[in-house]
Amino acid sequence: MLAVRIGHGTIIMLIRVPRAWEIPERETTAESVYRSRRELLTGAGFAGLSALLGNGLQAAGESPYPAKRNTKYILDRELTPEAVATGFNNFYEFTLDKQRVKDMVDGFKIDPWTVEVKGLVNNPKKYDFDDLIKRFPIEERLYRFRCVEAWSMAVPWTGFPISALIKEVDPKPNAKFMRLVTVNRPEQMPGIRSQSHYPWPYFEALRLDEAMNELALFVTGIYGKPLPKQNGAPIRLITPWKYGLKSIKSIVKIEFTAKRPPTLWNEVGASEYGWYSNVNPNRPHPRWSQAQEKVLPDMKIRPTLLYNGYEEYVASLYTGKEF
Ligand SMILES: Nc1nc2c(c(=O)[nH]1)N[C@H]1C(S)=C(S)[C@@H](COP(=O)(O)O)O[C@H]1N2
Ligand SMILES: [Mo]
Repeated sequence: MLAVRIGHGTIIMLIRVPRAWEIPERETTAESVYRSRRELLTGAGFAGLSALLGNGLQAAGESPYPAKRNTKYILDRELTPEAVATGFNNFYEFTLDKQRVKDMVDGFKIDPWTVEVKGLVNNPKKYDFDDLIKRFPIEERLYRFRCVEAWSMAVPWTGFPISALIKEVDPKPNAKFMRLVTVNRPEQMPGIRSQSHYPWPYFEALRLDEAMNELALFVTGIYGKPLPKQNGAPIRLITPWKYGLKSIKSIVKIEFTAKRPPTLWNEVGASEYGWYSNVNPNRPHPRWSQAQEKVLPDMKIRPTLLYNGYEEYVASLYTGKEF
């Protein structure tokens, strides 16, 4: 057990860090066998074979996981242990207790799942999730992940660039923003009723040029497996240069708009949570500094990086005044 204190000051949490021997042997074995089989085939030097293989596996109903890692995106720190990233979650539709979310998601139904894309687009769509995951090739990327509460992780996400979906739905010239909405199921998500003061369902938004940035992903998996429900199954957003609150989970609706849509945290506390919520060590939260972060699992302190270290990718989107 490890006692930690995070940004809210009054909150003390206990994280149980599993030892290596607690990870069931059969899980790791099955995965490494699967991975080496793919590596064997993809490393055989047949150009295009891996792409064909990927589609073939999916068409045959086999798992597209683990997806090939895109090695362009490298980390400056260790990956967070899987048990920590899947056992310490912010998902207020279930509970505010980060360590209990995973125990409350059993009744949450993610199959079937439809993502509706509408608004200012030439090709509005209703994607069945099973079709969606076959349609857009998924890859693995290692990204830093920084919560506004001043803790951080480093996570292997699996997903596809948002730009791929945007190209398919073909926004009209007057589309300038993308609004995203989480599923609203009070009967399956007990926090919706117990936290009734929040304006559910959870809603977020990006500027269209932010959504088109190469870093912006729709994520369907982590640690080489489909996304667990507590992490936002079956599909969520990841924008690694922004605070985690932007990375809306369990998305069912995407709408393209001309006017800037509101976002949940900015709506409930504009002075604390900016619409942009870009990671910025120089802009303190009114109740705590953002200059440093506590890196899970051991809460070691590191300086916070501007745009979470993704400045070279995203700085050109901003003037530096956005909050
Ligand atoms: N629908 C929904 N999405 C959400 C949240 C939430 O409460 N509900 N919390 C956000 C916050 S504050 C963070 S830090 C991340 C946490 O993602 P993780 O649990 O996968 O680490 O999800 C974000 N997406
Ligand atoms: Mo967060």
